[in-house]
Amino acid sequence: MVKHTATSVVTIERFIIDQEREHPEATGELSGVLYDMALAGKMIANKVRSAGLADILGSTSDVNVQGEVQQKLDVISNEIIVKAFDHGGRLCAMASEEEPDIIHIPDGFRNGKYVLLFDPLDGSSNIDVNVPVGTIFSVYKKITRGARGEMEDMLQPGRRQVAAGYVIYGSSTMMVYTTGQGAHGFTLDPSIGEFLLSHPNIRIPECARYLSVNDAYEQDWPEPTRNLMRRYRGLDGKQKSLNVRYVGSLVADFHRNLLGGGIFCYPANAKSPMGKLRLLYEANPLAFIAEQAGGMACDGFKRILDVEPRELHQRTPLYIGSRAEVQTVSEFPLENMVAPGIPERRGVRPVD
Ligand code: FDP
Repeated sequence: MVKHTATSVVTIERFIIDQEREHPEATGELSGVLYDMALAGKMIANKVRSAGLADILGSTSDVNVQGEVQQKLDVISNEIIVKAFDHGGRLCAMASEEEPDIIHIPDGFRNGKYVLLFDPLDGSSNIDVNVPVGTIFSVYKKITRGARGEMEDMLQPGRRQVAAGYVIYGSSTMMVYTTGQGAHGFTLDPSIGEFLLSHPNIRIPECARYLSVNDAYEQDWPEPTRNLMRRYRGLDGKQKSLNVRYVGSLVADFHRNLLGGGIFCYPANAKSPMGKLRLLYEANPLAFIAEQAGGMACDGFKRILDVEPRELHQRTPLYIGSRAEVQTVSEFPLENMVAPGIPERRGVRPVD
């Protein structure tokens, strides 16, 4: 455990370089992707911080001093990330939760060997009320032969991610990422504009404290889901009740549970038979971090990282957090919980 003292300040750049040194074959391209993401995170943090000033400086439908229409923060964040990456030569394509199709690298710029998938501003409906929001990202190595990134490069199962992480814009701005060598957290020091290592080697507490779920859907949950939630609340007498905490901003709920111990659930329900969250932009990157921190993630049947994606914006039910709580999901017969007729989901239990 690195002690955070004046003599052991580690910037995110230094940390990335140190990790890269452990891989003599590394070309530095993945490190470059991580630096660029840290930079984009700082730029988005800057915009998020002044979000409350929109009414004073101009609302989204207003025209600003340059004669441009003010854009919503999720659109701005999307543009910041695309511009931070599209001519850097490290990526061959991107996909964003905000855009319907693959984002190709513009003509005239080099195509690199990685693809980036991201949710530029998750929880953005919370911006107006000053609740933490976040950026989530996921990186894969290209698997197709041509120079351009293709759909096949995007639709890889989460276990093939080479890096993933998020930036949370809360009371402080933090970036948490993994390249498969543990999950590490960095806090932005605004006075010097640097992310500093604050949470090396994060381990999710084995003893869970929190349950994060939106109870408003209870009437639309199938019986097994209701029973599972009764278990977490200690109502069937089989375990101690967890405390309920639901921000409604996935990154904030996940981050609290990662540090404090707990489970986040977004089950399927009658109105949303595949849940709400996106496999590629939300579930996979957070599942990679959860596993690297000693936790687990499943969709009610399968380990999230083993789900074979079929389309870019695919949704998935999600149970993620402390290991024992996610394992509890397998005690409930959840076969009725997702859309009928998806054979791959029948009878497969989450792995440990
Ligand atoms: P939002 O719609 O505000 O962007 O994925 C989107 C998300 O937020 C998550 O951040 C959050 O966990 C979830 O939706 C909240 O959904 P419910 O309002 O249905 O609980």
